[in-house]
Amino acid sequence: MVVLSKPAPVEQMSVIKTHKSNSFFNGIPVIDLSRPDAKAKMVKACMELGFFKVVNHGIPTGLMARLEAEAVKFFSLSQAEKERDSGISSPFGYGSKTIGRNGDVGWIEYLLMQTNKESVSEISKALIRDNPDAFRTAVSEYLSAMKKLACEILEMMADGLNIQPRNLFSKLLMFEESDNLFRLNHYPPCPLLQGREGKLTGFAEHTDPQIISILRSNNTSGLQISLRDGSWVSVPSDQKSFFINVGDSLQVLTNGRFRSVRHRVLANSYKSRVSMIYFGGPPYTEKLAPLPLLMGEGEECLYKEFTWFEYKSCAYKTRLADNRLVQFMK
Ligand code: GA4
Repeated sequence: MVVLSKPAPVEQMSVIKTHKSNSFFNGIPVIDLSRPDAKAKMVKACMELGFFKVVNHGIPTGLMARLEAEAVKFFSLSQAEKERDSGISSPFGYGSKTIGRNGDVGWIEYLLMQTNKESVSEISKALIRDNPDAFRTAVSEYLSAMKKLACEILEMMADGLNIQPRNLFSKLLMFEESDNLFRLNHYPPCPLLQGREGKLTGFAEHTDPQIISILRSNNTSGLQISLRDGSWVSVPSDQKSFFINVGDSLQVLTNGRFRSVRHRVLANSYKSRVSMIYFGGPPYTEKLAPLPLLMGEGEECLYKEFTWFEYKSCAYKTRLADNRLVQFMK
């Protein structure tokens, strides 16, 4: 079990909100990628929830387990070792409790990185003293698999929406300059809450700015999504499957047909949660706007055109819970 090496100061905990935990939701759409109805079910899930789980994805469980073991090894290091000056500039590298630049805090520690080979190599060398190569290869192989999976899913979405070419969305992740990110999160158990009803916020509610996010976690629950009526439901964990989030950019490209899902993570009082999330984003210079070929006759265009750079710059001025898309609405 991984625990934070230093006990957290009580004053820091008091600003991390506690929640009552909700019961598990059994309505998460499960998309079996090998089935002929997968595309239609996926589109329905993106429209209704902006969230679904994929099974029969073809990614070996060993790949996930190897990366999880590397992550656990890293998070088990002393706080001083994790926090030593790595020369990696914000927002990338190791972070603890603080998320973003505008005062968000959570019961979490994490590693955030860009997915290109150079960045993965740089972060491995800077932060992992004991066998950086094992960490680097585990991350790189996992990331190659995630990029492939993300593109396959985005192509199935295009097919399901009946639009061509089928790489219309997926090509945005494929450029050398695509802004794909990766995040390893560790939510330590919180001993002070054991035996009590509340749960600490691990990662406060937010939507992901990117096109698509692929999440895999160990068997500790904590992820919650918000339904259309604003209620929060807990997602049962499943370490062999992947959970897909529609991001803000895909909501824009589809002119609101797909819904960018609001989600959050509550920390567990007893068990560590380790998650790994791949975020598929376009190059900074890419212009994003509702796709004309998707729009029906007379359909109102809901969003202004903007570059991914403009969106990201705005995002980093906001708090996690803010609605970032309102600034780009027509
Ligand atoms: C949410 C999705 C990704 O984790 C992330 C986050 C980013 C960060 O942690 O640096 C942000 C957050 C995320 C959205 C609003 C801004 C930026 C923290 C924050 C307050 C890496 C991303 O791309 O956007």
